[in-house]
This record gives sequence, structure tokens and C-alpha cells, in this order.
Amino acid sequence: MKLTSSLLVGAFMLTSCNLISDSGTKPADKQATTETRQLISTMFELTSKGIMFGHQDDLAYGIGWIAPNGKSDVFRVCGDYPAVFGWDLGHLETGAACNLDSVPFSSMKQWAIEVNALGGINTFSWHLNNPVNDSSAWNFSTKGTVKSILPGGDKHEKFTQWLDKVANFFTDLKDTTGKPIPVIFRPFHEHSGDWFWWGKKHCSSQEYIQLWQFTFRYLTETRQVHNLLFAFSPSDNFRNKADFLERYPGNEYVDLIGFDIYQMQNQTNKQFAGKLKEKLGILHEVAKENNKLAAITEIGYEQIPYPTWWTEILWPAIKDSGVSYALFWRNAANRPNHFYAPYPGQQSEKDFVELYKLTETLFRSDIAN
Ligand code: BMA
Repeated sequence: MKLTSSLLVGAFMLTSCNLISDSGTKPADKQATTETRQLISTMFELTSKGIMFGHQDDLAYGIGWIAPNGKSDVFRVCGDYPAVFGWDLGHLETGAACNLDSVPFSSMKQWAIEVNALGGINTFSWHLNNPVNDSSAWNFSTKGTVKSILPGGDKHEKFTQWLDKVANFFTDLKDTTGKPIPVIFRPFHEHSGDWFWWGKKHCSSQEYIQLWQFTFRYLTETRQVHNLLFAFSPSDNFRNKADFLERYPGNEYVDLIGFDIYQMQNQTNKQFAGKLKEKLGILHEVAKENNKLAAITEIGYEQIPYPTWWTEILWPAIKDSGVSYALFWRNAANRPNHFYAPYPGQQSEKDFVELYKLTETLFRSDIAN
């Protein structure tokens, strides 16, 4: 498996291609580009090979470095890059040069293009500001915020201008031949929690669904952006399938379903693994019934305080889940102890290499080409 150790050297590792039925492998956007169609098919195919490892802001910064003065903590530990790269568009809507975690959008674009060229997959979340008071995504002090940005609302036009910026960003992501590169877009995430202004307590199900459907149509129809797969991801607080689907906008608007889950410091390994497994069981059922890709759209244990967490706790819980990928959250350069992937010298480093060596964990070199 992991033969290459350089992002610049690609080896085609997959020797067999299990052809899967066409149903459910087509993007929700009926006019999606050929590359976007290929991406969704490839992702489905890869689920029979293993689970892709993903990391947020992997190329932008890590422990003790900020680009260009350093590189990927994941690479530093295992000599390979993640297969999936997470980015966040928060603050793009304001016209700022950098996102909410100080990543320059111009660099983000370049990295996303590079990732695509080298066979990796990009996924974008969007911690967009509160459109009513221009505070952060976590500010829910304004009433009826979601309603105000829907058609007819007094912030609707402002919201469409924000979506224009997102559309421009995605349209700008082009390969060397000028073709738009396919990416995953995961807006309005963790909507089943209450911490974002689009959260459960702050809008009705109908409003959330309208917001999703409007966003989908605005990007794909009004702005003709056709390089997106749409990911729907609540937090981990759903109890059953119906609960998971409570704010689901419908199969015609979604390509991938998942959830965000973190091990809390007061949670034992056993509790976390049990919860993760239980939620993955529900996700698997929903994904199967709706022919959707499934993923763990955010995960991690802050500071990874347990040396063998990767192979003893995480892997047994996820290995048979059928998810396409698990995206680990960021290794913040400017926020002490806010990291979710190991770095050289971190106590779970060796165990992470063991995880890396497993045939069923897929990193960049495993999915190249
Ligand atoms: C959170 C934290 C914040 C960050 C936000 C968006 O979970 O990592 O520091 O600003 O995600 O990336």
C-alpha cells in the first residue's frame, strides 16, 4: 500500500475496479460536470477498498508552523498526505482576504487545485457570519435569521451576494486545462445543534430545508456552478433514522450524508467508541436506503491524550462502517492544545503510523490517479 512518500510522486495503487450500479452514483446536480460525476463514482468505488483519512487545513498550518514555513503534520508523521483535505470558507462572504482561521483564500484555492492534481479530494465547510448583525456563525442572538435570508426576507439580497462570492470561489477552482475541479460543499453543518444561527432552536425544519434548497438552486441554476457535491451533516445528537432525517432537504439536493462527532474530555474511550459505532449504524442504514455516500464529516479527540487511540479506539469503531472518509479537525497553530492529528513528538504518533499502515486506511498515495 503506502509506496510513495512524496506528494509529487503518484502511484496508481488500486488494481481492481468494482463496478457499481449507476443508481445513486449520479450527483444531485443534474448538470454536474463529467469530473464531478467521476468523483462521486470513484468515492463509491473506494468504499470497497477502505476509509479515506481526511484533515482540516492540513497544508495551511500545524503545530509550530504556518505555511509556507512548514508542511502537513500528517505528512511529517507518516510520510504521506491525507486523501481528503478540509477547508472552510467562513469570512469569504465579508470580502476578507483570509478565512476565520487566518487561511488566505488565495492560498486555499491554490492548495485545493494542487490537491486535485495529485489525486486528493477537497471538502469545504462554511462558518458564515450572522447575516443580520455581521457577528460570527456562533452568534444566534438575532431572531428569525434564517427566515430573513430566504426569498422575501429583508436580508435575502445580502445573502445572494454572499452566495455569489461562494459561487465565484468554486468557479475559480480550475485545473491546468481550465476545467472546474470537483469538490464537496458542506454548508449549514451541525444544524441539529443550537450553537450556530442556523441551528435547530433558531429556525423551523421547513426554514432550514428551504435555506438548503435555495442555496442548492442558486448555485447550480442561477449561477451555473456544476462542480459541487453537496454534503448534509448534522451533529451527533440524532437517536434514530427519522431524527437524522428531520431536516433533510431531499435526495435531489444531497450527495453525501454524514455527521460531526468529537470525543469529549469527560468521555471514556469506551463511551465514545460505543456512541460512534451506534451513530455509524444509523448513518449506514440511511445511506443505504437513500443511495448516498456516507462520511464522518468531522471527528477528533482534542490533544489525542491516549497513545493508542487510533488503532484501539477509533479504528475498531469505524472499520466496518462503510463510510467514505473521516475528516479530522484542524491542528491550530495559534490556539494552544487545539489539535486533532498527531505531529512529530506527540504521544499518539507511533500508533497513528500503525493506523496508516493498515490496508483499509486510505491516504493520498492510495487514491492517486
Ligand atoms: C472550531 C474551532 C475554531 C475554528 C472553527 C472553524 O471547531 O476549531 O477555532 O475557528 O472550528 O474552523
